[in-house]
Amino acid sequence: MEDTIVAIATTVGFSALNVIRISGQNSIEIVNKICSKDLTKLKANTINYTFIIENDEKIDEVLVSIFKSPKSFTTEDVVEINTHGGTSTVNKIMQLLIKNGCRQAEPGEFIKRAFLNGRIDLIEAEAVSDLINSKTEEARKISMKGIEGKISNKIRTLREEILSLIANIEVNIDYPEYEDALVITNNLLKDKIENIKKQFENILENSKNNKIIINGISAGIIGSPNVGKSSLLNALLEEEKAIVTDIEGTTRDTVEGSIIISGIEVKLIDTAGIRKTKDKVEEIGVKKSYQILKNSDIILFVLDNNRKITKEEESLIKTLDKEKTIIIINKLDLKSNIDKNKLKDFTIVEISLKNENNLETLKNKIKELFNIEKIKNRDYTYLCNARQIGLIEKALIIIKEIEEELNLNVEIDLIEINIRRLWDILGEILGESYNDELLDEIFSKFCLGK
Ligand SMILES: Nc1nc2c(ncn2[C@@H]2O[C@H](COP(=O)(O)OP(=O)(O)OP(=O)(O)O)[C@@H](O)[C@H]2O)c(=O)[nH]1
Ligand SMILES: [Mg+2]
Repeated sequence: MEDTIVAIATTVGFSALNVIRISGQNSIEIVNKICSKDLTKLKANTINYTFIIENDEKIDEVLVSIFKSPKSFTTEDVVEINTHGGTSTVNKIMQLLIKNGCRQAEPGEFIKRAFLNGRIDLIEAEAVSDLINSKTEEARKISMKGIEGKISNKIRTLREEILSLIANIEVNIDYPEYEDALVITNNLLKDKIENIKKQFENILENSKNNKIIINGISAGIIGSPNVGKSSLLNALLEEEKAIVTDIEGTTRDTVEGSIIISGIEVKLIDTAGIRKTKDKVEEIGVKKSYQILKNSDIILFVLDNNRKITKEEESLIKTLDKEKTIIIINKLDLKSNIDKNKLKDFTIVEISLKNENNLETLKNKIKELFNIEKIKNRDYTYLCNARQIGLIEKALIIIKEIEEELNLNVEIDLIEINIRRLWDILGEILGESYNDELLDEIFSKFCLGK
């Protein structure tokens, strides 16, 4: 990390100000070459009024903030220049900085340096990314807990507990004569592992909920042609987003839109009506419908109240997961021909999108299905992304192996190998062990200047 990097940290366009950020051992020296004031004599943590100059020409009137190593975001010398807005000024200053020795930063390179220099751990770094992307108040709260280090502390505490267990086992093995150390018997280890398992399970459950808060829920609107799927999307979005006609097969490609239910983003996906078709375009649409059916968190399966349930619908309904499906019987204004016996045990909402909207009932059912109220009123201090959750799931598999070993009375020094793996996994979550590919994957998702 010898080189000094530069990036624009704000969105360039029609705005009052822009911020250019520079980090690296030569940052003060480089900016000094293009400033009217001598920056090398200035104290750390100061904001300084000056001009950017090229030869004798004043390029912009700016404020320059100076942060000196190690007390900066990246732990290196950092300079931030507040320039006037607009594309031409900021581009000109960027050109001057690059000409004088800066390198254009890659996306996320500032925060990657903060991580590599030990200023933040991986949970904190990922929380910054989540904060930038957060769309709801709840998502913001979770990200802030991550940035403050509260989530890392929780993981560290559990990791220390596991480490002290490992240390205790080691003492038992290496110094069997040492009387002050607690002797870890099979039964004692069972209790300890049970306690550790509970903590992992608690982290997993709450972290999954956090993920929902951060990423939202996807809801696929599925059904035969003409049942009113697009009408439902439009009604929920309160916008004529999808085309509605009485022609079967109107929707070909998916149409998406989001609503917020009790602070959770629900991403609605309207799909092509499922039927056998010879039309090539429609057929591709129907294939996509099946994909959405497979991948959505919730299925809003729409039926036409006026029609009997077809054989095709019946066999499709049989494949649906009752835990994540809401059957919507639409067109309640028309005569009912539907046999509800075929829908036993499903959550059903009856609506008419033509006359009156029973949409509040539908929204309440979505809330119930996902326990959204419970998710909302809770402690936000948990993990939230797929990488972290995947590692916790892996830990629970290892715990299961440990339990089996304990039941088989395997020697404790052999079981210790798996206990060490638990300790390693928590380290991986914190970023204490990593590989370059993982870091590239995580940090490339950041915007430039972060
Ligand atoms: N009577 C009545 N008609 C409705 C109702 N909801 C939708 N419709 C009509 O049903 C027809 C089909 O509606 P769409 O929303 O396009 O149906 P779809 O399921 O998206 O159809 P495809 O895109 O072809 O799969 C339109 O003429 C709507 O006006 C309702 O509650 N009652
Ligand atoms: Mg449609």
